[in-house]
Amino acid sequence: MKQFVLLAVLSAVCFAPVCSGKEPPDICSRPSPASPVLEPEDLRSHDGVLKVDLTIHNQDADGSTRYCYIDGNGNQSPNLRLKPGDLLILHLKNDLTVTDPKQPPAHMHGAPQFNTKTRAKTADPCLSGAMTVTSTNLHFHGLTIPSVCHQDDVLKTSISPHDAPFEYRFRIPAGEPPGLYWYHPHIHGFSKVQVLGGASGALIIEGIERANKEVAGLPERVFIIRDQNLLNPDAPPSKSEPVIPKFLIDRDGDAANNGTGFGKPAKDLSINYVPVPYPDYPPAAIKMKPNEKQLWRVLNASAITYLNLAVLFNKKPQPLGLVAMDGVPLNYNGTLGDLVSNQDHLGVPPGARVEFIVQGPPLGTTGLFVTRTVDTGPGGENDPNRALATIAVSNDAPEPRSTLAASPERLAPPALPWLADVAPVRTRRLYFSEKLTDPTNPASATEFYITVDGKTPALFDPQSGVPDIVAEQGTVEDWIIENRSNELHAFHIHQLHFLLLDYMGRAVNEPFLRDTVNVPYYKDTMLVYPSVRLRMDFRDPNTLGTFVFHCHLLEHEDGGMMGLIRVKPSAGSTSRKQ
Ligand SMILES: [Cu+2]
Repeated sequence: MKQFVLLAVLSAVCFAPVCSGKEPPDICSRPSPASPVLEPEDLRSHDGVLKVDLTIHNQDADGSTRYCYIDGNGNQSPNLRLKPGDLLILHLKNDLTVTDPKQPPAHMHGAPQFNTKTRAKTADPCLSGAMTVTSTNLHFHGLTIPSVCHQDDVLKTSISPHDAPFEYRFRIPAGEPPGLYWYHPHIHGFSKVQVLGGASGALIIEGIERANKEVAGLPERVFIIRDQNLLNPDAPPSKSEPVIPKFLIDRDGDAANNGTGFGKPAKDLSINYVPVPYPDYPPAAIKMKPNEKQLWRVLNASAITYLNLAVLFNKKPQPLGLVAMDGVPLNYNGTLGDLVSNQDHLGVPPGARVEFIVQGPPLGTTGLFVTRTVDTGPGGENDPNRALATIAVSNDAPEPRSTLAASPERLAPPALPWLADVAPVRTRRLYFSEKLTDPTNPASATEFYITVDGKTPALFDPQSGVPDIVAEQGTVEDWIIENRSNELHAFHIHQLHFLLLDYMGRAVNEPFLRDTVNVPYYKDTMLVYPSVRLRMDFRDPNTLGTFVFHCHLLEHEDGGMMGLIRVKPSAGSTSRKQ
């Protein structure tokens, strides 16, 4: 018996390859470059309920650590498909291990989860708040659900590898706009490593064809673009690229923006886990029937990489028929009919989503799905031009797994008055900024801040519990978000969508809502800081309690660029107390 226990312990410990000398099991397996782009498995709700068991795993491979979610049938990072009003019951088991012995095992905030002598569990995952390299949790990005434990709390909820499967259980709000949302871990200080490793998946609120009949009956595909550490970090640029000035490596070890559109990228990209590695970017393979129209639902699940998507036929950009952003149909405010907004490129910051109609190339032409370069600013990462996938057409190409209903019932208009027509109770100004830990040493680490104007910049403190902003349930507010740094940031807030009113001081008054928005970078030739003006919506009964807003470049979020908001019940209301 003793020997059995010893063996069991050894096999668990030696999952890390450092001590076994053997190859670790290929749990988070990944396709080879240039493979076909397979769709994630669809898990659909039945009779109003979707029950899912997910386990988060990690493994060392290709010089970095992969992360993935595996469901009860062995599918990796499946699509969760629910209708408004459906119940999601998701059990998350944590199987994370310390794969890199150099990694600090416990850069720990919060209460210790174990008695170090007896190993007895001491913490309730709902109250733990422990943020370590092997702890995890889930955020359901974009959903207007409560920020409470077992739903969408990321401040205290922390699941450790010794915990029993942890239950997430919530109902999709009846009025949640239909579109593409997603799930990913949100442990402060460790979000980047898990998401960069591949821990993310799509969550689809069904019914986009009910909002816009132009997509009714179309085959649909989900493409998740992730970033990852370079597979070939030491390779010289491809010979087909123009000669560029020498790129720099920033303090985080990533290639800094060189302003040319070429050169070594900060990160490699993958499409549905098919890597498209530097330096030659061998494209993954998408198959379509000639001239076929499809709805492409694209999530930028990158930890730090901006996308600027285009589809080229013979090097010419094709119209992308945009119908939704951040899970919200473009015609959401009811004024635009069945709007399809044709664009020849689509900028997508980390965390954001775009849904657009693509028409396949004619027989004899091969299309190319690419991301163009993004100027992330002198302090930003290098996001060069690169291919993602070829679009090869043939008459016998397989149909995508899922097709939208052909004759859907029209979606009811939003229950609340359009956000642009509601007077804000106040205007607040917040700003992104950065500072060197040691201002005299340019090689020292960067501190990242988001600050309410007038307060002293401070790194996010998960222990503080003191909100930076207190708002009132039932109200709306205008927030001006400035960027006082020389690189891009992407503003995101949990538990609500917002309306983009102004971009760089220019009124845009978009007819739809977002949950993530790029904020342009500051140059010292500018007279004012670049900014966006957002109308924040605190009217939904679920938008209550304490939650976070932050930059969705996860290196920045982990580095402190996050703040706390408390939405308190409206005076005289009888809604639940937080
Ligand atoms: Cu940022």
